Amino acid sequence: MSRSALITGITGQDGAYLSRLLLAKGYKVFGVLARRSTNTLWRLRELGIADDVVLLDGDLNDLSSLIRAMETSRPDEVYNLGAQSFVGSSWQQPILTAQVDGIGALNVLEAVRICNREARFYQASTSEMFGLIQAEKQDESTPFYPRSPYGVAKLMAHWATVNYRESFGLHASSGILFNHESPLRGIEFVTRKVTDAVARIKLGKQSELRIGNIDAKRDWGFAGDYVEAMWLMTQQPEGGDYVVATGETTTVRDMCNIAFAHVGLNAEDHVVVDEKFFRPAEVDVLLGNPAKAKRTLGWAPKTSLAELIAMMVDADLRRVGS
Ligand code: NAP
Ligand code: G4F
Repeated sequence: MSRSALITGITGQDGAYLSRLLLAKGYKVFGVLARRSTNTLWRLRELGIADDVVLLDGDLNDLSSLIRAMETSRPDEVYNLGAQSFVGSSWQQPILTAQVDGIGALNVLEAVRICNREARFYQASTSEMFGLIQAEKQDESTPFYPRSPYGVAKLMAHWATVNYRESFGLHASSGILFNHESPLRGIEFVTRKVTDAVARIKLGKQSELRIGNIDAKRDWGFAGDYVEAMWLMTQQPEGGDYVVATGETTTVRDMCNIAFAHVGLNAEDHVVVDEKFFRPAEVDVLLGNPAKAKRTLGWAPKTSLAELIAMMVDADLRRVGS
């Protein structure tokens, strides 16, 4: 009998890639759709799977809608990917971010506890929880020090996941994923902002790119690789916490250089640093150690940063060109 999965955040970057992965494995895929805007299905459409998933109205802040989604989908696996995921906005909307990213995760855990404790649960945790890093390379034992309302809310969700595993015996995993990008990345995040601008500049539709802290360093991977790690976590005999990262870190400046060079341009001719994009508190550097994921899940990233940025620039050239 085919397995079924319920995904919150199915219309987001990771929700789309995870849906494609699970459909390919023969799952029936259900998604919680928070109906706030009309253009939310573009990612599922780009992957050609919008008609292959079942969308159920619901919201992370509406426990009854999550219980109904659990009852309708009767999932073997529940992936909580829904979030206000843009760190920059979390200073403007700290309470909404706490409600969606913190309480929302607790609502999903409660829905699992109430409806079916056998369902396996995945929480989309984040390297942003490491914030002001307490170790040069961050792994599962590195202390957390969040630096944004987003990081604080995600830390609550992480500990709620651990707590429900220990309190109620849920098969609950927390994937501490470092930054992962793709052509389906939201335009507000720095990689996609850069690749979109590179395409526009190359095609003569824009002349400069205004960005913030170009000295920040991130451990960037490809979202398509990272959703495989999510699935592998729910296949283990027990739930656990896993860092998912490439083990390499790069400055925003060097990421820009890679993107501009891909179309034969020089980043220094176009990039303008604008303090408007600086954050009240910055996460200066993130660098993950994915040794546990490699050892236990057999997971390793397949896509280099250069390949990832090239894939994103090429996709944006096609979009801007048409
Ligand atoms: P994303 O593209 O921003 O997607 C977020 C999803 O959450 C969207 O489908 C959004 O729906 C949905 N959502 C927002 N508020 C909701 C609510 N109140 N109720 C139900 N759904 C709601 O994020 P992503 O990059 O795919 O990331 C997936 C998850 O991983 C997020 O939890 C993020 O915080 C976490 N994470 C991401 C990264 C990364 O580098 N991408 C790294 C670590 C952790 P709409 O489409 O309607 O807005
Ligand atoms: O692309 P970003 O906005 O991603 P950030 O803040 O690292 O958060 C992403 O990764 C987290 C995992 O660590 C996720 F949990 C989270 O949901 C999200 O997916 O910014 C990356 C870096 C930051 O240091 C930022 O200050 O780029 C710097 N940056 C410099 N100029 C900029 C800009 N970021 C954005 N968004 N826009 C700029 O113009």
